[in-house]
Formats: sequence, C-alpha cells, structure tokens
Amino acid sequence: MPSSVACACVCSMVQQCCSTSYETASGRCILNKRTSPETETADNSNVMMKIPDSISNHQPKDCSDLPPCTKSGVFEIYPDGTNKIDLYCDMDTAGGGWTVAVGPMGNDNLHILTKARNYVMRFEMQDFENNTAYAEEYQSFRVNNEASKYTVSFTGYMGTAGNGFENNNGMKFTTRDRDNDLHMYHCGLGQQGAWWYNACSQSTLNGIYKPEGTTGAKIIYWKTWRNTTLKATGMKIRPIN
Ligand SMILES: [Ca+2]
Repeated sequence: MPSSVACACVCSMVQQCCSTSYETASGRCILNKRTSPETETADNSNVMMKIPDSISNHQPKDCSDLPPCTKSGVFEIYPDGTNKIDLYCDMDTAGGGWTVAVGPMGNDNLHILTKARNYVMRFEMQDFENNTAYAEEYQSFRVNNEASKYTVSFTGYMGTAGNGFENNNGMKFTTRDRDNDLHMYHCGLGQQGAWWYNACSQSTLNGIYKPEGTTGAKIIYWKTWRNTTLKATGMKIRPIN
C-alpha cells in the first residue's frame, strides 16, 4: 500500500456501512468482499476518503478490532501484535466481534489474548434437532500460560444452556495424553477429549463426533442442556468494553 493512501468508507446509513482496501494494480480503493454492500457504488468520490496510515496499518489483535460492519469470515489476526494467524471472525452473533477459538486458535493464543484484555467466553451448541443454546462465562475469562498447564479462570454465567462449565473454573487443561485433572483416573482418556476437566466435567466440546442419540462418556456434551451427543459446537471470545 502506498504510504500516503489508505481507504475507508463514509457510512451515511447503517445499511451503507462498509470497509475497503487499496488495490495496488488498479490504484483504487475497492470495497472489501466481506463487507456490506458487496458491490461498489457508482460514485466513488462520495464513498472513499483518505484516512491516516496509522489506521490502515492497524493489525487487529482480535476480531473486535475489525472495522464496523465487517462481515463474518477468515481474517489475518495478530494476537501478540507480531505473529499473524488466520482466524474466523463471527461478526453476526450477539453484536459480532467474536474471535472463534478453534483450529489454529490454540491455548497459547487464548493465553496471549486473555492476559491483555478482559474477555467473555461464549460456548455455543446445537443438537441433532437443530435446537441451539449458549453459555457465556462472564468477566475475566482467562487461560493461563503453558507452565500452569493452561489453567482457566472466570467469573459469572449467563445463557440458555445452563452453567455446564461451572466446575471447570480453576482447572488445568487435560488432553488424551496428559492427565492434569483431579480424577483418580484420566478424564481425557476415559472421555477421549481435551478439556479443562475437573473430575471430570459437566461439559466437553472437544470430544469425538458421534451419531445422533449417542450417550455415555465419549461424546461431545453439555450436560446441563443435553445428555446426548451434540451435533455442532462453538467457542468464541470477545473483550468486554
Ligand atoms: Ca486424573
């Protein structure tokens, strides 16, 4: 991007909200394909304006740093301000700005983010009849560092799924090959999951995907909502304020 040129939209109406990027080949500002409206308006001069480089060079630390009205999609995020990873941003659910904590978003990145800001974690789930529910662990959701075995902490709860994460507060992260839980046996092995097990848990969203109606331990579950295995789940974080 040329040092003197950057792009932004003037949003005269909510429906006209958009964001842009500078296309070097054409030398023009173009509307971001993930934003709304999806087509460029006829009169560019009324839509585009120059903004300071400090904004154009901005590297979002999480999805809440993206411009207003950005559509959901995969974006380049810099959790530690330096290293870039591609993460999915949910810009639709409950006001948007959610950084989806799956795939490349491991516990190290959750630690980097949650030590810097005060986050809400939102757990989402769907059963095989396509009913949905959520649980938000409010205020100061934090994943500690690797040395602490990624101990999780948080306060508060609200949601429709019940507080299935309640007894995970203060727990270390257990995987199938690392028993950090409080059970005399190994929750991660017995349940074939990776979670902040206590002894063991009312919830685990990283279990093995099983057919509709499956019960037992080795499933994806949130037992304050459903006893059977879940069809789809999500984990996403967003800063408070
Ligand atoms: Ca154990």
